[in-house]
Amino acid sequence: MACQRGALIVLEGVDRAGKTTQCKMLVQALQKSGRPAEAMRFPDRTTTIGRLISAYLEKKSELEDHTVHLLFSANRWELVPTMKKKLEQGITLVVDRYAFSGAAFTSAKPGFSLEWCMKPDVGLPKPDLVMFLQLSPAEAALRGQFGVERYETRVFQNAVQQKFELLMKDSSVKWQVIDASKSVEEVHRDITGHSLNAINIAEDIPLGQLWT
Ligand code: Z5A
Repeated sequence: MACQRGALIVLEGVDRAGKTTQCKMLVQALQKSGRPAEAMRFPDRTTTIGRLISAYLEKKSELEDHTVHLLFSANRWELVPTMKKKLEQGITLVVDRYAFSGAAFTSAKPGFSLEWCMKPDVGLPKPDLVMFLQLSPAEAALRGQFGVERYETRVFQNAVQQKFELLMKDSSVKWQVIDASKSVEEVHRDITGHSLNAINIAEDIPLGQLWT
């Protein structure tokens, strides 16, 4: 019998919402319960394209806005063969940021439509579940100062949040809003519940294509 595929689970959210913390905890919990799972994150700064993006985010280099948008997308596309292979092997992928961050961050810049920003990522593997970790700016502020990387300002993050809200209106994607203001353990419980459900459903359906 062919092995059942793994689920593609994405965590999105504003700065300091706890995405990285929760991705790690979810992968560990799934592995502990005997379900093969691996973490991924975008941008993946380890590839040649990822290193260009990393230098840009760290403000060590300048890139034209359309160019960096396409590099973020290319960074996802270059990982697609690996992602598909792992999913086919029955491994669930827990992904820290994906195409939704791509569209939300660039479209928050002046002169960019959300529609244009989504185009390069059309056809990527479609997540079985996207959890949006919701956190108010006031609550995020309690988790420390903004970092030093590009985009880490209150005004820009507010604009990004509005773009995420538009993206979440698209019912072709399975969104789940998670209250990220709860304790780490409570958020983990919520995320695990939704993920187990998505894993069970994904086993019996083919992997979809995003925004097609
Ligand atoms: N970007 C883009 O423009 N285009 C794209 O296509 C993609 C990304 C994919 C990448 O940043 C930047 O690239 C990002 C979007 C843009 N720019 N911004 N902003 P990154 O992925 O390298 O880093 P990040 O995603 O910005 O990390 P983050 O948002 O700052 O953090 P987080 O992962 O959401 O949170 P965390 O590291 O798990 O936790 C933050 C702190 O809060 C930490 O001290 C935790 O201990 C604490 N924490 C976590 N959970 C809790 C709870 N529940 N209660 C209290 N404290 C908590």
